[in-house]
Amino acid sequence: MNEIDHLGASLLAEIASAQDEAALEQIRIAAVGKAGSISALLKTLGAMTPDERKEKGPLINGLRDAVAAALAARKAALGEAVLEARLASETIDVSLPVREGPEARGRIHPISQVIDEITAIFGDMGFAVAEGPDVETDDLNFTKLNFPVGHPAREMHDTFFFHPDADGERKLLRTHTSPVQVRTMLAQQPPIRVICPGRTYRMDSDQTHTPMFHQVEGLVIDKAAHMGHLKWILEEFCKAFFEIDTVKMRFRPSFFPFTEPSMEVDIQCSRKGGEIRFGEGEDWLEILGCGMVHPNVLRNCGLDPDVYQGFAWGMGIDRIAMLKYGMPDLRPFFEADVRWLAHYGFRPLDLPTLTGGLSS
Ligand code: 2U9
Repeated sequence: MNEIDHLGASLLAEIASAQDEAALEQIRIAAVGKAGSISALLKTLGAMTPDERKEKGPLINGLRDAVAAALAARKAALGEAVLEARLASETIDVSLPVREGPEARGRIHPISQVIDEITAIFGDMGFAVAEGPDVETDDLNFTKLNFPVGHPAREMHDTFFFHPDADGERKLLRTHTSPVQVRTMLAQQPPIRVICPGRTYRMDSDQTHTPMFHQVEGLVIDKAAHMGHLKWILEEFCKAFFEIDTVKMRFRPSFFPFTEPSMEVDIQCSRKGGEIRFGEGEDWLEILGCGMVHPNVLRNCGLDPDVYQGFAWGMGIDRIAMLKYGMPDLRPFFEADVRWLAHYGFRPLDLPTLTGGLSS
């Protein structure tokens, strides 16, 4: 056997018995590295006569190519063997429950959950959700809503006013979400069916009031929207929200500048053993206010009250969240205490839907 064949046989044997990629790399360096055995042979070509080079050249180059091919094939085979071994040793039991990581401790705040529940219920009835800014103008928060200038109702709202700006305009923190409905009426033609959930602000703070709280208001404007529709919508909402089959509701006359007639609404409940239950019992609990939109408000928003009419309602989200989920105190809603949130919060994937269950 000549020198080239001998070197080839020994390199191929080494490659075949290499047990890992590191061993293969060693062989490669020893063969075709700077000081490798094949590299040394290639260097001898320069000093050969043309006839010698004609004979040895193809042999040495053939050796280099054969060794490169053997290295690649062995590398692929070793990789495959490693994968096979891993697949054989590792198994996954897909029936095991998911192991929860620290991210699973995150909770959805009850207010967010209740807003999602309300949105699911009214969304199912064909309502869109409208939003607006927390900082509002006096005009949109009061004047367009038929609060006469200087009228005590403006003070009744305990408004947070900003200092007047360069033009003398005094902005405020909205005292209700009603300016969002005003913006909606100014921006689009009836029929209108919107709900407006969001933050509202009044200078009031005690066990049942916080300076920032949440409201959801609804508005329907059409040519023939009437109180029968309003009653049906509110009854369907209460049944779905409190997850009860029947509910009795009581509409009492009231006053708001933006509706005429105006009503406060109570729902039937029982208060046995300090626990409040809806859809049963002989007691009543006030949960919202409503009415037919005042003709002045329609006019102020660019609608002809001889053509269009509609109704609106408003309720406190924090209050109905407390009632539904049995929370005794309003203040922890805004204290950001993770222990409270761990107890009363909702898991991120417990999305409220009418078909999947609102609070299950
Ligand atoms: C427009 C026209 C009419 C919204 C309404 C109420 C009655 C109401 C209170 C309930 C408890 C506020 O959360 S609360 O403090 N709201 O009683 N809100 S009717 O009426 C509107 C709104 C916008 C353009």
